[in-house]
Amino acid sequence: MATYAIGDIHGCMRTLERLLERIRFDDARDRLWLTGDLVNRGPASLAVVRWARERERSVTSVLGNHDVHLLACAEGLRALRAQDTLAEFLAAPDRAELLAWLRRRPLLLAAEKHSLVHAGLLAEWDLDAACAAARRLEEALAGARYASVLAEYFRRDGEPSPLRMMLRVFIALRTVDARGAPRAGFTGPLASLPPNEHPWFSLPHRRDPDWTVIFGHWAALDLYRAPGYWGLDTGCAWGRSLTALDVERGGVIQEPYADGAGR
Ligand SMILES: [Mn+2]
Repeated sequence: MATYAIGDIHGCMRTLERLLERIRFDDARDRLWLTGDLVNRGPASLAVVRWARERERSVTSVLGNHDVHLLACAEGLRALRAQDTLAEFLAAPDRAELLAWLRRRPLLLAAEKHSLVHAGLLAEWDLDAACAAARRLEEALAGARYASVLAEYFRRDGEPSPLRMMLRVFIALRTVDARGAPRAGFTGPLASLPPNEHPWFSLPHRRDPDWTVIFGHWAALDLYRAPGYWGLDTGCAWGRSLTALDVERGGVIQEPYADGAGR
């Protein structure tokens, strides 16, 4: 039995299939942890979500910002953007079941000395605090009032509510200020960080030093490895590659983008 973590798939089903062949993934025996953003940018979001949902016993995905964007589009709370590739998903006959499954994905998985999250964690959180924040948000997104939760997250006016700020940390965080407060907007590589902005993982964290955080979301970081951290978004959505981490052995396996020109 092996456990693999795979970075942001973004609808790149063919690349995913090739990567799974390469690691000889066997869903009767192995486990997969996905860093979220199953959908958008690539051509086959529908196939990726169907595939993950059919393998719930072996595949765990955390929720990413593109997954949440899809949920909001489906609720009529956001409009599709020109670069979105979600139309096929939204027209699918099984969209209701798939969306209901998607909004019940966890924001944080904590297992076997690893935390799996799409974007980031606050430095002030120990594991218990991070889990408590994640569970509160997961309950809100799984509950009957989830559409109003999404509406609140995407609201542009007013003071940001605690829910909005917490959800942003899990699904969209990249940088923080020197005191650890989240910043927004920067998506570039580490070499072009603005002054006074720091990667969320570079501050001293209250994280248990024996635990490793696995995350995605920051494609410009590419494969990122530092003590206690693995960043696995290697830009499949941008035609680069999809990365699997063999969690127990620490080996990295990469598959070049194979989903065609129409991304
Ligand atoms: Mn993302």
